[in-house]
Amino acid sequence: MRYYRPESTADALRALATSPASSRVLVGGTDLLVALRHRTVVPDLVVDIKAARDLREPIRADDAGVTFGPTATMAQVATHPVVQEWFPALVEAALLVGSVAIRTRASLIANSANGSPAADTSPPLLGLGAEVTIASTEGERTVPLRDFFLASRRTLCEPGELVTALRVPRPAAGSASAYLRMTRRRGVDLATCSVAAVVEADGSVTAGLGAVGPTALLGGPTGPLDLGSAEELEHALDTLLEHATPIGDVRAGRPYRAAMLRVLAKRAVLRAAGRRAGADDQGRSVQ
Ligand SMILES: Cc1cc2nc3c(=O)[nH]c(=O)nc-3n(C[C@@H](O)[C@@H](O)[C@H](O)COP(=O)(O)OP(=O)(O)OC[C@H]3O[C@@H](n4cnc5c(N)ncnc54)[C@H](O)[C@@H]3O)c2cc1C
Repeated sequence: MRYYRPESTADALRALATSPASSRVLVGGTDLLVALRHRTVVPDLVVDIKAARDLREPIRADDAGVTFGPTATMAQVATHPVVQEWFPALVEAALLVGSVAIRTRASLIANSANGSPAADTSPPLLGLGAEVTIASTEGERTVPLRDFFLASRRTLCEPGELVTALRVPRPAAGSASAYLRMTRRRGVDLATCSVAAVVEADGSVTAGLGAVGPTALLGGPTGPLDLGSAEELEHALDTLLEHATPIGDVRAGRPYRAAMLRVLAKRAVLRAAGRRAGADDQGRSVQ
Protein backbone atom coordinates (compact mmCIF):
# COMPACT_ATOMS: atom_id res chain seq x y z
CA MET A 1 0.00 0.00 0.00
CA ARG A 2 1.34 3.45 -0.94
CA TYR A 3 0.86 6.50 1.31
CA TYR A 4 0.86 10.01 -0.19
CA ARG A 5 0.57 13.35 1.64
CA PRO A 6 -0.13 16.03 -1.01
CA GLU A 7 0.36 19.76 -0.40
CA SER A 8 -2.76 20.88 -2.27
CA THR A 9 -6.24 19.66 -3.16
CA ALA A 10 -5.25 19.64 -6.85
CA ASP A 11 -2.33 17.28 -6.07
CA ALA A 12 -4.67 15.08 -4.02
CA LEU A 13 -7.14 14.84 -6.93
CA ARG A 14 -4.35 13.99 -9.38
CA ALA A 15 -3.12 11.24 -7.05
CA LEU A 16 -6.63 9.83 -6.55
CA ALA A 17 -7.08 9.74 -10.34
CA THR A 18 -4.04 7.46 -10.75
CA SER A 19 -5.88 4.52 -9.16
CA PRO A 20 -9.48 5.63 -8.59
CA ALA A 21 -10.91 2.20 -7.84
CA SER A 22 -8.30 1.41 -5.22
CA SER A 23 -7.50 4.67 -3.48
CA ARG A 24 -8.80 6.07 -0.22
CA VAL A 25 -8.79 9.54 1.29
CA LEU A 26 -7.41 9.77 4.84
CA VAL A 27 -8.24 12.56 7.27
CA GLY A 28 -8.54 11.60 10.96
CA GLY A 29 -8.37 7.87 10.24
CA THR A 30 -10.91 7.02 12.98
CA ASP A 31 -12.94 4.98 10.48
CA LEU A 32 -10.31 4.23 7.83
CA LEU A 33 -7.62 2.84 10.14
CA VAL A 34 -10.15 0.47 11.71
CA ALA A 35 -11.17 -0.71 8.21
CA LEU A 36 -7.52 -1.14 7.16
CA ARG A 37 -6.75 -3.10 10.30
CA HIS A 38 -9.73 -5.41 9.72
CA ARG A 39 -8.83 -5.59 6.01
CA THR A 40 -12.43 -4.70 5.02
CA VAL A 41 -10.71 -2.08 2.83
CA VAL A 42 -7.44 -2.92 1.05
CA PRO A 43 -6.46 0.12 -1.06
CA ASP A 44 -3.33 0.46 -3.22
CA LEU A 45 -3.08 4.14 -2.31
CA VAL A 46 -3.98 6.21 0.75
CA VAL A 47 -4.06 9.99 0.19
CA ASP A 48 -3.69 11.90 3.46
CA ILE A 49 -5.09 15.39 2.80
CA LYS A 50 -4.32 16.99 6.19
CA ALA A 51 -1.23 18.86 4.92
CA ALA A 52 -2.92 20.46 1.87
CA ARG A 53 -2.14 24.21 2.01
CA ASP A 54 -5.53 25.27 0.65
CA LEU A 55 -7.36 23.33 3.37
CA ARG A 56 -5.82 25.28 6.24
CA GLU A 57 -9.04 27.22 6.93
CA PRO A 58 -11.34 24.39 8.01
CA ILE A 59 -14.46 26.50 8.79
CA ARG A 60 -15.50 29.69 7.01
CA ALA A 61 -18.63 31.66 7.98
CA ASP A 62 -20.26 34.44 5.95
CA ASP A 63 -23.67 36.15 6.06
CA ALA A 64 -25.34 33.37 4.07
CA GLY A 65 -23.99 30.30 5.81
CA VAL A 66 -21.01 28.24 6.94
CA THR A 67 -18.62 26.25 4.73
CA PHE A 68 -16.80 23.33 6.31
CA GLY A 69 -13.66 22.00 4.63
CA PRO A 70 -12.52 18.37 4.65
CA THR A 71 -10.16 18.88 7.59
CA ALA A 72 -12.73 20.45 9.96
CA THR A 73 -12.80 18.25 13.06
CA MET A 74 -15.70 17.62 15.43
CA ALA A 75 -13.87 19.62 18.11
CA GLN A 76 -13.51 22.61 15.77
CA VAL A 77 -17.16 22.36 14.71
CA ALA A 78 -18.41 22.21 18.31
CA THR A 79 -16.38 25.23 19.46
CA HIS A 80 -16.91 27.57 16.49
CA PRO A 81 -18.94 30.60 17.70
CA VAL A 82 -21.07 30.97 14.53
CA VAL A 83 -21.82 27.24 14.44
CA GLN A 84 -22.81 27.42 18.10
CA GLU A 85 -25.16 30.33 17.41
CA TRP A 86 -26.76 29.05 14.20
CA PHE A 87 -26.63 25.25 14.37
CA PRO A 88 -27.10 24.02 17.97
CA ALA A 89 -28.21 20.58 16.69
CA LEU A 90 -24.91 20.17 14.84
CA VAL A 91 -22.93 21.17 17.93
CA GLU A 92 -24.91 18.66 20.03
CA ALA A 93 -24.18 15.91 17.50
CA ALA A 94 -20.47 16.73 17.18
CA LEU A 95 -20.09 16.67 20.98
CA LEU A 96 -21.59 13.18 21.14
CA VAL A 97 -19.06 11.64 18.73
CA GLY A 98 -16.71 9.23 20.51
CA SER A 99 -14.53 10.85 23.16
CA VAL A 100 -12.43 14.03 23.46
CA ALA A 101 -9.53 12.26 21.74
CA ILE A 102 -11.71 11.01 18.85
CA ARG A 103 -13.29 14.46 18.38
CA THR A 104 -9.91 16.12 17.90
CA ARG A 105 -9.23 13.80 14.92
CA ALA A 106 -12.62 12.81 13.46
CA SER A 107 -13.64 15.08 10.59
CA LEU A 108 -17.18 16.31 9.97
CA ILE A 109 -17.19 15.60 6.23
CA ALA A 110 -15.83 12.06 6.63
CA ASN A 111 -18.54 11.28 9.18
CA SER A 112 -21.02 11.62 6.29
CA ALA A 113 -18.61 10.44 3.53
CA ASN A 114 -18.08 7.16 5.37
CA GLY A 115 -21.78 6.47 4.71
CA SER A 116 -22.79 4.94 8.07
CA PRO A 117 -26.55 5.30 8.73
CA ALA A 118 -25.67 5.84 12.41
CA ALA A 119 -23.25 8.76 11.86
CA ASP A 120 -24.21 11.39 14.41
CA THR A 121 -23.69 14.53 12.35
CA SER A 122 -25.65 13.40 9.27
CA PRO A 123 -29.17 13.95 10.77
CA PRO A 124 -28.57 17.61 11.75
CA LEU A 125 -26.82 18.32 8.45
CA LEU A 126 -29.80 16.84 6.56
CA GLY A 127 -32.32 18.78 8.63
CA LEU A 128 -30.36 22.01 8.19
CA GLY A 129 -30.31 21.67 4.39
CA ALA A 130 -26.58 21.04 3.86
CA GLU A 131 -25.01 20.69 0.41
CA VAL A 132 -21.80 18.85 -0.49
CA THR A 133 -19.28 19.67 -3.20
CA ILE A 134 -17.64 16.65 -4.81
CA ALA A 135 -14.49 17.12 -6.91
CA SER A 136 -12.29 15.07 -9.21
CA THR A 137 -9.78 15.91 -11.94
CA GLU A 138 -12.83 16.13 -14.27
CA GLY A 139 -14.41 19.04 -12.35
CA GLU A 140 -16.82 19.48 -9.45
CA ARG A 141 -20.53 19.27 -8.65
CA THR A 142 -22.59 20.43 -5.69
CA VAL A 143 -25.54 18.33 -4.54
CA PRO A 144 -27.96 18.47 -1.61
CA LEU A 145 -26.85 16.13 1.19
CA ARG A 146 -30.30 14.47 1.01
CA ASP A 147 -29.27 13.07 -2.42
CA PHE A 148 -25.76 12.09 -1.28
CA PHE A 149 -26.58 8.89 0.64
CA LEU A 150 -27.32 5.96 -1.68
CA ALA A 151 -27.13 2.92 0.61
CA SER A 152 -25.31 1.83 3.76
CA ARG A 153 -21.63 2.75 3.16
CA ARG A 154 -22.42 4.04 -0.36
CA THR A 155 -22.62 7.68 -1.32
CA LEU A 156 -22.56 9.76 -4.49
CA CYS A 157 -18.81 10.28 -3.93
CA GLU A 158 -17.30 7.80 -6.39
CA PRO A 159 -13.85 6.21 -6.05
CA GLY A 160 -11.26 8.79 -7.08
CA GLU A 161 -13.45 11.72 -5.97
CA LEU A 162 -13.09 13.94 -2.92
CA VAL A 163 -15.72 15.85 -0.96
CA THR A 164 -14.09 19.28 -0.87
CA ALA A 165 -16.76 21.25 1.01
CA LEU A 166 -19.94 20.98 3.00
CA ARG A 167 -22.08 24.11 3.07
CA VAL A 168 -24.86 24.75 5.57
CA PRO A 169 -27.12 27.76 4.86
CA ARG A 170 -27.78 30.29 7.60
CA PRO A 171 -31.03 29.26 9.31
CA ALA A 172 -34.12 31.37 8.64
CA ALA A 173 -34.95 33.94 11.31
CA GLY A 174 -37.11 32.44 14.05
CA SER A 175 -36.08 28.82 13.42
CA ALA A 176 -34.30 26.52 15.89
CA SER A 177 -32.82 23.02 15.98
CA ALA A 178 -32.02 20.23 18.45
CA TYR A 179 -30.36 16.80 18.23
CA LEU A 180 -30.96 13.80 20.47
CA ARG A 181 -29.70 10.25 20.22
CA MET A 182 -30.24 7.05 22.11
CA THR A 183 -27.40 4.63 22.91
CA ARG A 184 -27.21 1.38 24.85
CA ARG A 185 -24.83 2.93 27.35
CA ARG A 186 -23.30 6.28 28.13
CA GLY A 187 -19.87 6.99 26.72
CA VAL A 188 -18.40 5.66 23.51
CA ASP A 189 -21.24 3.92 21.66
CA LEU A 190 -23.02 4.36 18.33
CA ALA A 191 -26.63 5.56 18.10
CA THR A 192 -29.49 3.07 18.48
CA CYS A 193 -31.55 5.80 16.85
CA SER A 194 -31.16 9.55 16.57
CA VAL A 195 -33.21 12.59 15.56
CA ALA A 196 -32.35 16.17 14.63
CA ALA A 197 -35.43 18.41 14.56
CA VAL A 198 -35.48 21.78 12.83
CA VAL A 199 -38.53 23.95 13.66
CA GLU A 200 -39.26 26.97 11.46
CA ALA A 201 -40.89 30.23 12.53
CA ASP A 202 -44.33 29.04 11.30
CA GLY A 203 -44.05 25.78 13.27
CA SER A 204 -43.26 23.54 10.29
CA VAL A 205 -40.75 20.83 11.14
CA THR A 206 -38.05 18.91 9.27
CA ALA A 207 -36.18 16.02 10.87
CA GLY A 208 -32.95 14.20 10.08
CA LEU A 209 -33.11 10.59 11.28
CA GLY A 210 -30.17 8.30 12.06
CA ALA A 211 -29.83 4.51 12.45
CA VAL A 212 -33.42 3.79 11.36
CA GLY A 213 -32.84 2.96 7.69
CA PRO A 214 -30.04 1.95 5.31
CA THR A 215 -28.94 5.61 5.22
CA ALA A 216 -29.49 8.70 7.32
CA LEU A 217 -32.91 10.03 6.22
CA LEU A 218 -34.75 13.30 5.89
CA GLY A 219 -38.34 13.50 7.17
CA GLY A 220 -40.75 16.35 6.42
CA PRO A 221 -41.26 19.25 6.09
CA THR A 222 -44.61 18.93 7.78
CA GLY A 223 -46.18 22.27 6.82
CA PRO A 224 -47.18 24.90 9.40
CA LEU A 225 -48.22 23.47 12.76
CA ASP A 226 -49.39 24.48 16.20
CA LEU A 227 -46.87 22.47 18.20
CA GLY A 228 -48.74 23.31 21.41
CA SER A 229 -51.54 21.01 20.19
CA ALA A 230 -50.92 17.36 21.17
CA GLU A 231 -52.96 16.21 18.18
CA GLU A 232 -50.98 18.28 15.66
CA LEU A 233 -47.70 17.16 17.21
CA GLU A 234 -48.67 13.47 16.88
CA HIS A 235 -49.69 14.10 13.27
CA ALA A 236 -46.33 15.82 12.64
CA LEU A 237 -44.48 12.80 14.05
CA ASP A 238 -46.38 10.50 11.64
CA THR A 239 -45.16 12.64 8.72
CA LEU A 240 -41.58 12.97 9.97
CA LEU A 241 -41.16 9.25 10.61
CA GLU A 242 -43.08 7.79 7.65
CA HIS A 243 -39.94 6.69 5.74
CA ALA A 244 -38.08 5.26 8.75
CA THR A 245 -37.52 1.50 8.49
CA PRO A 246 -35.91 0.49 11.79
CA ILE A 247 -34.36 -2.96 11.92
CA GLY A 248 -33.47 -5.20 14.87
CA ASP A 249 -29.75 -5.72 15.52
CA VAL A 250 -27.25 -5.97 18.38
CA ARG A 251 -28.24 -2.50 19.62
CA ALA A 252 -32.04 -2.96 19.84
CA GLY A 253 -34.97 -5.01 18.54
CA ARG A 254 -37.10 -3.53 15.78
CA PRO A 255 -40.25 -2.74 17.86
CA TYR A 256 -38.16 -1.16 20.63
CA ARG A 257 -36.20 0.94 18.15
CA ALA A 258 -39.42 2.10 16.44
CA ALA A 259 -40.99 3.04 19.79
CA MET A 260 -37.87 4.88 20.98
CA LEU A 261 -37.57 6.72 17.67
CA ARG A 262 -40.99 8.26 18.22
CA VAL A 263 -40.18 9.22 21.81
CA LEU A 264 -36.88 10.78 20.72
CA ALA A 265 -38.48 12.61 17.79
CA LYS A 266 -41.13 14.12 20.06
CA ARG A 267 -38.51 15.30 22.55
CA ALA A 268 -36.29 16.74 19.80
CA VAL A 269 -39.20 18.65 18.23
CA LEU A 270 -40.29 20.03 21.61
CA ARG A 271 -36.72 20.98 22.52
CA ALA A 272 -36.25 22.83 19.23
CA ALA A 273 -39.68 24.48 19.60
CA GLY A 274 -38.71 25.56 23.11
CA ARG A 275 -35.49 27.10 21.79
CA ARG A 276 -37.44 28.89 19.09
CA ALA A 277 -39.71 30.34 21.78
CA GLY A 278 -36.69 31.45 23.81
CA ALA A 279 -36.92 28.77 26.51
CA ASP A 280 -33.97 26.79 27.84
CA ASP A 281 -33.91 22.99 27.54
CA GLN A 282 -35.88 22.61 30.79
CA GLY A 283 -38.65 24.83 29.38
CA ARG A 284 -37.76 27.94 31.47
CA SER A 285 -37.99 31.31 29.72
CA VAL A 286 -34.59 32.86 28.95
CA GLN A 287 -35.84 36.11 27.43
C1 LIG B 1 -13.71 4.87 19.32
C2 LIG B 1 -14.59 5.51 18.27
C3 LIG B 1 -15.81 6.06 18.65
C4 LIG B 1 -16.63 6.65 17.68
N1 LIG B 1 -17.83 7.17 18.08
C5 LIG B 1 -18.64 7.73 17.15
C6 LIG B 1 -19.90 8.29 17.52
O1 LIG B 1 -20.28 8.32 18.71
N2 LIG B 1 -20.68 8.83 16.53
C7 LIG B 1 -20.28 8.85 15.23
O2 LIG B 1 -21.02 9.36 14.38
N3 LIG B 1 -19.10 8.34 14.85
C8 LIG B 1 -18.28 7.78 15.77
N4 LIG B 1 -17.08 7.26 15.39
C9 LIG B 1 -16.73 7.35 13.96
C10 LIG B 1 -16.22 8.76 13.65
O3 LIG B 1 -15.05 9.03 14.42
C11 LIG B 1 -15.95 8.87 12.15
O4 LIG B 1 -17.11 8.64 11.38
C12 LIG B 1 -15.30 10.18 11.78
O5 LIG B 1 -16.16 11.30 11.79
C13 LIG B 1 -14.65 10.06 10.40
O6 LIG B 1 -13.72 11.10 10.26
P1 LIG B 1 -12.19 10.78 9.99
O7 LIG B 1 -11.57 12.09 9.66
O8 LIG B 1 -11.58 10.00 11.09
O9 LIG B 1 -12.32 9.88 8.68
P2 LIG B 1 -11.34 8.83 8.05
O10 LIG B 1 -11.28 7.60 8.89
O11 LIG B 1 -10.04 9.47 7.70
O12 LIG B 1 -12.15 8.51 6.70
C14 LIG B 1 -13.38 7.80 6.78
C15 LIG B 1 -13.86 7.41 5.37
O13 LIG B 1 -14.31 8.55 4.67
C16 LIG B 1 -13.52 8.75 3.47
N5 LIG B 1 -13.26 10.19 3.41
C17 LIG B 1 -12.73 10.97 4.37
N6 LIG B 1 -12.72 12.25 3.98
C18 LIG B 1 -13.23 12.28 2.75
C19 LIG B 1 -13.48 13.32 1.82
N7 LIG B 1 -13.21 14.59 2.11
N8 LIG B 1 -13.99 12.98 0.64
C20 LIG B 1 -14.29 11.70 0.34
N9 LIG B 1 -14.09 10.66 1.17
C21 LIG B 1 -13.58 10.96 2.37
C22 LIG B 1 -12.24 7.95 3.70
O14 LIG B 1 -11.65 7.54 2.49
C23 LIG B 1 -12.76 6.78 4.51
O15 LIG B 1 -13.34 5.81 3.66
C24 LIG B 1 -16.22 6.68 16.32
C25 LIG B 1 -14.99 6.13 15.93
C26 LIG B 1 -14.18 5.55 16.90
C27 LIG B 1 -12.86 4.95 16.48
